[in-house]
Amino acid sequence: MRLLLATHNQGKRREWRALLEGLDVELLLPDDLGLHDDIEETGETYTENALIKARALAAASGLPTLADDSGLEVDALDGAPGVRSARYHLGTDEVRYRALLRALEGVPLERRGARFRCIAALVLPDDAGTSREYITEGVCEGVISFEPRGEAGFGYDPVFYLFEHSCTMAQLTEAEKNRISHRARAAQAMRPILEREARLARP
Ligand code: ITT
Repeated sequence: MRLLLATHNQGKRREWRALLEGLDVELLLPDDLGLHDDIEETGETYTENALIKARALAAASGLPTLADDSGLEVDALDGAPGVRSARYHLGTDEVRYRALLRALEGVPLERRGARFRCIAALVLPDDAGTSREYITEGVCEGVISFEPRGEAGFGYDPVFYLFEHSCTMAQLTEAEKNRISHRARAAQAMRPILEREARLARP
């Protein structure tokens, strides 16, 4: 089955490619089809935004399309930046995680709890112009560190500390991150759905 991955985020693209390994799917990117992947995320929730992205590219391509909307929820900030994580601050990933560290200046470790959340949306269009949709979710708990550490991953990974691993998400190898991350958990829940759809799509 051909599957379009509706994200312009290079980190997500890399991770999804690894997370879907072993499935009978040929993963395509919007650029492969000459499609634009910069879709305005006007939803109020991760689910709405994941569906906005997947539906837009499924409609444009006619292909089964997978998107994810993710965010970092920080307890001391009442769950912010959350669904607005990508827009928390203009600029690079580093600008954003440094802004987060500044917002948490003076906040002690016991109040730095946080979690990454990923909502994955799969949209399967059919010839009649309708579509079937599936949503899965993954969460990964940690705390916001006092300083950035590590070079791997992307986004807020350098400031997301995992007690079980005694390091930040950016200090894990990609394979390790793909075993425990929010995206890995959403992907694991999506795998049986994709397996079934790929079977159904076989000639
Ligand atoms: P697409 O919408 O094109 O998929 P995006 O980067 O805009 O890409 P989101 O709207 O889901 O993605 O925004 C998520 C934000 O959270 C963004 O700032 C990411 O850098 C960050 N983020 C998402 N997953 C992450 C991860 O696994 N590790 C660290 N940061 C992550």
